[in-house]
Amino acid sequence: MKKIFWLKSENPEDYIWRFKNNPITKLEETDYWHIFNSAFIFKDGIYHAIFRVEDKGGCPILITGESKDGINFKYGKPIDFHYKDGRKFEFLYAYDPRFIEVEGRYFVVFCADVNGPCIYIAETKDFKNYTMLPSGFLPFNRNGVLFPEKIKGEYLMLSRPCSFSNTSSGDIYLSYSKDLVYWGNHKFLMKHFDTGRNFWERIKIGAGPAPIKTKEGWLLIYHGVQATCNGWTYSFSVALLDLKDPSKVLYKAKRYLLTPEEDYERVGFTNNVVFPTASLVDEEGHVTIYYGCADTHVGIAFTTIEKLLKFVKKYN
Ligand code: BMA
Repeated sequence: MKKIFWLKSENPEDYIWRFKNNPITKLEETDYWHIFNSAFIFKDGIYHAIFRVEDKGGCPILITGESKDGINFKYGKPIDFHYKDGRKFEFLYAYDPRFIEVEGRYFVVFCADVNGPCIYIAETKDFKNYTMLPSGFLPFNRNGVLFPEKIKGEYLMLSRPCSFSNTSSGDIYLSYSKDLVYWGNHKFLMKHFDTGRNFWERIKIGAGPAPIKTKEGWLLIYHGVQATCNGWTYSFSVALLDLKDPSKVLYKAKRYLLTPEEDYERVGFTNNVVFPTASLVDEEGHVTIYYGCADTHVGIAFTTIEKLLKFVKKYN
């Protein structure tokens, strides 16, 4: 049975609870400035990661990582992305990767700035070498996440079209492709601040980890941004999309599920940020969420499919 690192809550009423030893990143063992919004996947007893790190010049790059327990990671080398024909993928900086297994193939979707930020896909067989797929999207676009299954023969990608710099508004779209190269049939999926009362997502929203398949639909964990006098606050929550037609939003929580409350989430390079980028799920419905903390570290929070479903319905 596929067992992931997951711990029970002390309070049975909790919808989500943090790992007591957060944050899990060990910046002091590296020569990096920050390690945060990163990709994680569990395969054959090994946790593979792609860490978003920033060197001490402040440039975001992606490095590999590996762990046996899902908490203590060895940091690897910067990833050298190449196309099939050997050409190097040239970019200014790369960030916010998400791992997705789609029917036995392993992809990372990430944001890179080539001529403005945009989403890119690379495939790996060994979690060390990454082959770029042709660019499927035009700048400017961020927070790209693939569905872990094809639906009616097509791949599905969530994304958040945006402007060049720090986008002051944004919504989640859904795009379709038969070959992971040509994307189209773009659909507007989820609007930020749609009720006029959910101020926690007043500015914008963006997809988090790959959607989680449940009997009742696809659980989509997503981040939302609120403006305050002290800058933006990033929280996250959950929506439920129709199983057969994910362009239909069945439920969307009106409140955040997790918001910055702990010191390591409130204080860092960018204060008040929790940014979910990975969720591992086991056969018992346990969910382990990896999230960026204040653009400085990675933290872990636990929940279950049952609790996420309960939450999204109760606060819809
Ligand atoms: C977003 C992205 C994230 C970052 C967040 C908060 O625009 O750049 O990587 O965590 O801002 O600074």
